[in-house]
Amino acid sequence: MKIMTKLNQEILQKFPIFDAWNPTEPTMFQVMDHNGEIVNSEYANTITDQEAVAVYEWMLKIRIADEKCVNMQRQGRMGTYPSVLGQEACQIGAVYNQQKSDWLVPTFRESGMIWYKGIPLEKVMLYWIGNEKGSEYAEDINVLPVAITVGGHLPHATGIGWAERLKNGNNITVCSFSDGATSEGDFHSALNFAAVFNAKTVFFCQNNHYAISTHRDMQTKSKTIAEKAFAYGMPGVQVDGNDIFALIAVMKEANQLARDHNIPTLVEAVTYRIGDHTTSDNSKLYREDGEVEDWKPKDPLIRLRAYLFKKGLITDTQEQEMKDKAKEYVEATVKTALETKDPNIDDMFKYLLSESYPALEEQRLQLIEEFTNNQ
Ligand SMILES: Cc1ncc(C[n+]2csc(CCOP(=O)(O)OP(=O)(O)O)c2C)c(N)n1
Ligand SMILES: [Mg+2]
Repeated sequence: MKIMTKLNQEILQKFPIFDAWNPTEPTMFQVMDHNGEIVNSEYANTITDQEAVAVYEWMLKIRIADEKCVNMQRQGRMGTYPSVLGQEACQIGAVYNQQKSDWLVPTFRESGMIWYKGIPLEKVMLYWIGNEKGSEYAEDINVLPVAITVGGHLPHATGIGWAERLKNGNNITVCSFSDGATSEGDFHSALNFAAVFNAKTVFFCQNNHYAISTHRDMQTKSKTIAEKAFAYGMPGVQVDGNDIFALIAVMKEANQLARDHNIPTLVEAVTYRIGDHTTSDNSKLYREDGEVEDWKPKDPLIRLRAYLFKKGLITDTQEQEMKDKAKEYVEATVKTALETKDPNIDDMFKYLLSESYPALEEQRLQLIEEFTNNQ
């Protein structure tokens, strides 16, 4: 792109997807269309047949676990839960090319992503059940805890990517967020700082078209979210977020730009939040059923399934086996999560500050008393 710096242009030539993407005439990068047909043959072999089957199995697992979590909330066995329905390709694509020691800085709609990255499903469930054990991750997994504050985690991702560059380290950071976060000041600070200080950070925006009830068109006048990258002097690309082949191809370039050249990027993955914002929301109040119906055929599972069946890579029986196995695993995990002991009610006071103060102590005693009386 002509608007990049000279240095970046030389490097960018080695990254054809980012190099070709033009913010003034934006086209969404796609490899597989909604019918599972390859529309960009150059990237048809982004992953092997065997890998494509494995990715499909993971997408099924994520969908089954997600549906279970929504049902658990309805049964009063889980707190508020944000569904990832329709965003399964993004959940995998964002971290598919990561190495184990790379960092992931996720937002709250990332149950599948953190699971795929290596956080046990049991932890994911415990978090949404309200058990703080759900945020206790193994030391060797570089995933930050779920960020509820919209956009608040972006500067952290810049910081980690910057630190890694200063250390001459090899790890990259992927920061995942959605369209709503791009309206926060933290988005600007994080991207500007990352570009100026050459942080090894990839900003992965799942444009799922909504921030609760606020449509993406109310979020920004920009034609695309990806084009914002160019204002910060970093490469950007808009990609079909329901096309796992396209996502993997884009993230491969983004990761390499960060890892080998200390160049951060902004990836806009266009997808759609099929479900409600969370289980506390009713999206029928602010969007037309027709809009949701229009997006359903673009589902990431439908198209990968069509591709696999057309190529004879999977049979109905094998698919059923995958589903049965996933359901069995999810049910066993629910059982373990529900059997996990609740934390002590005053732990949140004990571990928040090194020393308490009278007003806080008063609140601690009041909470204990209320719990004891309600037992
Ligand atoms: C700073 C801040 N403001 C408001 C909220 C309340 N809130 C929670 S989720 C959300 C919308 C987020 O939309 P988006 O970033 O597009 O993420 P998505 O829900 O689509 O995954 C809002 C406003 C919050 N958590 N943090
Ligand atoms: Mg959103």
